[in-house]
Amino acid sequence: MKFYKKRTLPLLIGLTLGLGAASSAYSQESLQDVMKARGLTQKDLLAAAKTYTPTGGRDEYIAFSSGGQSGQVIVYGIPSMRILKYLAVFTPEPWQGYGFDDESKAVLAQGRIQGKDILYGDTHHPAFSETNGEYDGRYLFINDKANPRVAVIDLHDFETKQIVVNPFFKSEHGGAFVTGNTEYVMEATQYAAPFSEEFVPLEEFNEKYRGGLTYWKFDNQKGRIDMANSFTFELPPYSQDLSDAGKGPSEGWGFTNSFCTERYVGGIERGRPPFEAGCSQKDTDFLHVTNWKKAEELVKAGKVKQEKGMYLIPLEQAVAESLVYLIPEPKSPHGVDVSPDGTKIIVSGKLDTHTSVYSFEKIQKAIAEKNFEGTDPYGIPIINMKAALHKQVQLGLGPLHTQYDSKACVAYTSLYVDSMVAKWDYCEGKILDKLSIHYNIGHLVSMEGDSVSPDGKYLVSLNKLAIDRFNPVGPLHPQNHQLIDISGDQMQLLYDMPLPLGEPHYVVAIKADKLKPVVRYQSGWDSRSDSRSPYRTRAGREKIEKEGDTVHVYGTLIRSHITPEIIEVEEGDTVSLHFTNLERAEDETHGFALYGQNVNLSVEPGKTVSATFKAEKAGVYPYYCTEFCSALHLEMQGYLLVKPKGYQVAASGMQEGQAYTKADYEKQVKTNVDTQAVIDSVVAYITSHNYKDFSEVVALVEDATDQLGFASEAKKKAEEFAAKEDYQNATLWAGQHWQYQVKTADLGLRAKTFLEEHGATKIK
Ligand code: CUK
Ligand code: CUA
Repeated sequence: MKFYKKRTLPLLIGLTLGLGAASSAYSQESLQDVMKARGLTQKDLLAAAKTYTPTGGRDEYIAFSSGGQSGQVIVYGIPSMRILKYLAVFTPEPWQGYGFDDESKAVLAQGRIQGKDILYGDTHHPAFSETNGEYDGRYLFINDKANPRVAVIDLHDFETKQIVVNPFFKSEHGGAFVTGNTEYVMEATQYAAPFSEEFVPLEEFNEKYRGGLTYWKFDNQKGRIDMANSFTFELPPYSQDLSDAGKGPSEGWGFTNSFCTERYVGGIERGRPPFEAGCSQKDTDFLHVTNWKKAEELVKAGKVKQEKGMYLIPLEQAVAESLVYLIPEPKSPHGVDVSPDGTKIIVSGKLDTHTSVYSFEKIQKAIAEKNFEGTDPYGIPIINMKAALHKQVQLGLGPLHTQYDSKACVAYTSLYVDSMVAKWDYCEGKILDKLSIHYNIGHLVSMEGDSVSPDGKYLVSLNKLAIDRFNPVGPLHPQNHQLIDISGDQMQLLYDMPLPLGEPHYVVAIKADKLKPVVRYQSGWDSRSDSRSPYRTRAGREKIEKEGDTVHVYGTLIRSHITPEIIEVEEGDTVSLHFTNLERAEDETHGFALYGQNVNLSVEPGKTVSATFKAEKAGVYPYYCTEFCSALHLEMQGYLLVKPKGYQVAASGMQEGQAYTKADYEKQVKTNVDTQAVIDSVVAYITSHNYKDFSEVVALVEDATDQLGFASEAKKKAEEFAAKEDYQNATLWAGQHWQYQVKTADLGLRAKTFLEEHGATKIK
């Protein structure tokens, strides 16, 4: 540390201390002491060792959990179970500026239903994009059950890029599930309703209410859903439930189960028994088997009519072209999960203790031999159940969802009523192990469990109730995700994680090294459309321009000031703010919050965001940066002055709070000279090493070079004022010179530390 010569940089010295100082007390405590004090057993320690991730450590898998009613996605690491991020999807989220900047408002606006802003979602099933049935780490899809919508999240920056609204459905559930090369994203209805927006009485339920299954076409080049090339199967008014896409031999087919094939319409107030009674009378419901490959061919051949912006395959056409079949499945089923090799389809009946394993080969044979039990009231052939079944296994009470292991034929099924996980062999039809969880498990997820090659290793149980597992926080409890080690023959419960944000229904988990998100955007980037923003502003090109009624502010953000610092408009003007974050250094986000206008932005390095609003009332509106981005973050501030119409500026000029002398100026100059010596030594260190081999350091050096450029401009101004003996302005500009130097040194030191920690070598 010999280059810290003087006491000129208390700030920087503060930055570098703290690393080595504090850690002598804990080595004197033994592991036994801690176990005793905290009442831990050997088993606890073993579990802890399997989940504990030391400071700075990374997780092996990254889980993407639905955020339920929050309309968001929750990202956490496995096995540490540390929450990493909430992804804003269907709901405004202030931290990310989602729903507050113009760019993300446009994404949310895609999700309007019949012209209405819908500001929540009931997210259920996230799904990764796939290449040859493997998670490829490119995109994540998630559905909204309440308002039939699907969103596309780009995993290169973890941002929501697109929301599509199903033009036919009024409710959905069986999405999002993707086909093996992400050709399509499946979305099936839940509660039947008319495909039109019109009123249709419940008395016409059987004729005019409909279920459906949409195959949303995904454009893998653009990374967006292509509605015009998507198609929807019209289906009977059963309550279609979950879906899954075929794999391997069953590639090209989709599977969607259903309940309430009784087509019962409740109405307690009309003296009728409730839905729950009428919807669970029959012993079987229907698994829908759809041939999407064949449907796609019909679409391409121009044989399917377009309606409401996509293709619609009417029931009669689907039957006539043999695109859809039904297979009976035990009473009120819930999950449908295709095995990794694509040969089996597993369905569990909530109200039946059996889990049914269907064989795709047998289904095909039955179709070829027309081995049908008959047709449903809409003419769809019903495949003989016995002919399609491979096995039925009694796993326990309330079986729901199934996940797969890396070992062939091994699956895990959630038992809702028993509050257990059953590990079983679905080829042989025998139970291998059972584990109690707390309490009432819904979905469960194994690592890469929906892909063609699951990793096994861990299982997370998504429990519906937490009851007594955590410190009480009032009547609304958090949800509980329990981590289970499945690497051995017997399952071992490791850890409880409370999730305080809606009811997560399903989670998907991907190997962490498949995700390669960026740490900064290209300069001036509109992240929502993934293109250069027309409002990109470079350093020194900031300007305020009035175009018609709108005042456009082309601003920049860099440690530690907002340019412009004063924005003047007239009442009644529309103000359109555009801010570009000029930083390239990792994690240097600036925020922008403005009093009373509902403007709140998150501007990550490189990003350009806009906020447009009407300045209705004359007044003073302070703004500031909301991220603690540097030592002078609190000074990252400014004023929007909304002047009354026709206001004239007073001649008196700005008031100064403090007067400076020649001595003040010289003192500041001395400080700056000393600081420059520190910078020079850091620069010497960096440039004498192979820093160009480290992209992180190159970015820091670029930022530092920018700051140093600003520093010399400020220095020049200071000297000009000093020459005119205006020590007021000379001192202030010299002070600004020092601010830029400090930021340069800060960046330089971070670069130096990085090089030291990553074993950079000296170049001669
Ligand atoms: S669902 Cu909620 S536990 Cu929407 Cu997949 Cu089964
Ligand atoms: Cu930028 Cu605080």
